[in-house]
Amino acid sequence: MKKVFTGARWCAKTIIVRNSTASLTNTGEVISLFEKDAGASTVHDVDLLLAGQPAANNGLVAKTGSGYKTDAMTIANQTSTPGSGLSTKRIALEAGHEPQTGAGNGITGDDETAEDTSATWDKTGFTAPTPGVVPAALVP
Ligand SMILES: [Ca+2]
Ligand SMILES: [Ca+2]
Repeated sequence: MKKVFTGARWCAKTIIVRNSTASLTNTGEVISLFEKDAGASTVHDVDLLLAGQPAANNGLVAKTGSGYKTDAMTIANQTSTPGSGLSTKRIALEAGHEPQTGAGNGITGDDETAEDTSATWDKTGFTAPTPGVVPAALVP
């Protein structure tokens, strides 16, 4: 477990693996950023993306059990997959493209499973990763 600074506080970071082996497929994967407070029985989504075109067994899994709200689960795969050495990037903020009514499992009640990522993430013209660079369109 590592400690990471989120900008607001230090948090523990734990790598969680589904199906016993950590790996990425060439066609796509679900990417889930979430938080869980120590002692809490539920997690809260920070953001989700179905990057590329993951097969169903690499897709989003609904949260079930006590304490979870019912998410819409309508987030779609991207229409294409970045090639080797390229990355997908957010191009617009979520406001207006995701339910933000307090009825979801997001940290502020957003339904992260219902973002229209066709409007908020690039879908063609993928470029090399630009770690640490925030596009001007994403600066509030
Ligand atoms: Ca989102
Ligand atoms: Ca959100």
